Amino acid sequence: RRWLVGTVALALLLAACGGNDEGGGGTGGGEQQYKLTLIQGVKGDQFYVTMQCGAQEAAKAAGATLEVAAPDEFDASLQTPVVNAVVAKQPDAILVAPTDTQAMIPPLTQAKAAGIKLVFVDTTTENGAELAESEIASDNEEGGREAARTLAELTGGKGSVLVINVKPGISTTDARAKGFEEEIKKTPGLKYIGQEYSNDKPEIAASKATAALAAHPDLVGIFGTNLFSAEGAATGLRSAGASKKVKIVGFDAGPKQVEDLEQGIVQALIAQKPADIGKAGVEQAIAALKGEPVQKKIGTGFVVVTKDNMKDPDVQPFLYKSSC
Ligand code: T6T
Repeated sequence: RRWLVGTVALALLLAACGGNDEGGGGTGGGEQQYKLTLIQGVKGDQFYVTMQCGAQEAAKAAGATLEVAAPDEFDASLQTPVVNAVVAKQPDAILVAPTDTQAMIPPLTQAKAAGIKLVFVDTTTENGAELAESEIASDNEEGGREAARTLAELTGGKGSVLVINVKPGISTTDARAKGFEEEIKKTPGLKYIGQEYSNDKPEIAASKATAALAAHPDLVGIFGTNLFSAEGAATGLRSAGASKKVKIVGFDAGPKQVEDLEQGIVQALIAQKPADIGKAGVEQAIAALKGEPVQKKIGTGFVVVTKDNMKDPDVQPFLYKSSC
């Protein structure tokens, strides 16, 4: 009898712990174990790593499995075969960050036609509302406006300002640049000199920053619209010895960006909440699979990180991770 009690307790414990390294857990009451795949925008970007951590935790809590796939570059021509390969494995749902608002429509339309539920995390397509059960993202336009207000303050509102963006056709970074441009024009002393594109490569962002310095002696500020654009802008200013003269506000909060902030090369980071995006993505996918109500659009917030607040316990959790 004591043996029986011990066995039941052990069985309950095992059921509660779940236990599968992919993020899947025990399904306890015989509930269906859903197979989910997260397709990131690009490999090796701590924004997506942090999103994956949030998604993995949520998948484990729901007793679902989560696989992760990503292209080597942030490019629709490389993400398309990744989507096709995932579709061939027939997961129940795909969480995906489409790398282009147009070019990713055909492969994602095929995924949906194959009966796979889609949830868009971070980026979206032009017809996102049709394709996806739910679209989850930061308020990117407002983030761009916040970057403009911060840069206006940091520069004292006088001189030329540049945007280093990724490439045209990305829903998130296009919205950030739009919000920034609208807001920066409200400061009459600031001259908006337009956008340069980094193609998501820090080395290109660095050379665009140094070229802008040479071409515009009155350059006082740069807005880097994502992690690699902001990282590269900081590298460029550092190598040109211009980091006192030119202020940088960057989107995202990767480890190198945080280091640049600490060293005073970058003055502010607009940190998104990628872990929350990943978690909500899993929750919405599972709701859709169960036939429960979904939220068509979910907005996640952002936090402005500066050298002054970066060590605060309520800010620290928003700095991005390199591993879970
Ligand atoms: O800024 C994020 C993401 O929100 C954007 O869509 C693409 O770039 C990042 O992944 C950062 O590199």
